[in-house]
Amino acid sequence: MAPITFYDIALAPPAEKTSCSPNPWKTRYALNFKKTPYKTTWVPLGEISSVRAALNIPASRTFADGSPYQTLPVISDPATGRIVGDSFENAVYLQEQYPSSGAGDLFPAQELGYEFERDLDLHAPIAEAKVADGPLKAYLKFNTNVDAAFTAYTQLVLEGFPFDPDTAEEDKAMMSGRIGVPWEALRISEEKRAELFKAFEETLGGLARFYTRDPSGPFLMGSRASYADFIVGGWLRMYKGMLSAEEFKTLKGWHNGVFGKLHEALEVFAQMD
Ligand SMILES: N[C@@H](CCC(=O)N[C@@H](CS)C(=O)NCC(=O)O)C(=O)O
Repeated sequence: MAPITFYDIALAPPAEKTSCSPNPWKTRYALNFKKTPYKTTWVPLGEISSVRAALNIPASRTFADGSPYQTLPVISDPATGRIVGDSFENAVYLQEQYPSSGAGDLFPAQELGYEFERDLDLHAPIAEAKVADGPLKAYLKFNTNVDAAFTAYTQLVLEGFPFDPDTAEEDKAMMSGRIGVPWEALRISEEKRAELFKAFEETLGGLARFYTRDPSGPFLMGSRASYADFIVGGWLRMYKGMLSAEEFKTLKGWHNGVFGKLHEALEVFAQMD
């Protein structure tokens, strides 16, 4: 059977080593969990729009002004001809199309009432997938809340963003142009960084408490991984790739090491094709 094509974002070469985009990681974890054969197509940041436009699927995100925001991941499955371009919808597709493959159900019913304690900044939400009521709805809400908690601290990752050196200047201009602030002006002082890092630890306390409901861990459902763990794990991958090694080590140790244990346990679903 021809493999699924999985479109992931290529950062500094070698892309397999520096891959740390959270939403593509959610899909990679899901693909590996399902053991569905796939092949990665690495797409440079500056080519996402053209690659996605050629696939003829709607954007899965919108900028604050309402214009389409072209993103990855996308999966294209030759077995069905389906092309799906949103991390959440990719996981739903894999579950519906390959219900018993690999490790089984990506969306087992579970309580997922974690809520990010601040108002969700929903003017340009990352997750816009639509699903019917039922277990999937709880997973989608969890995705929205986890996305909000982790995106609140993305100022911490700008310094260590692993741009491809060949395109770094254009990539920075593209990213900072979207918010109308020059890249250099996005730099934060050491003091501000330390403050933010501390606040990040506190913010993750709510999610960490949620993780300790099954103290045996490392997953929300104890030894059974589910898509909820891949949502959190995708964001941990981003911080691993963009914080300093020292900072990520510290993060792994926060709140009795729940995130470190989770990150390490997810290694079995992290293989590259
Ligand atoms: N709703 C989408 C959001 C995907 C998304 O935001 N992807 C980011 C990477 S994590 C992206 O492609 N960014 C490209 C850019 O900012 O130019 C999903 O869940 O797949």
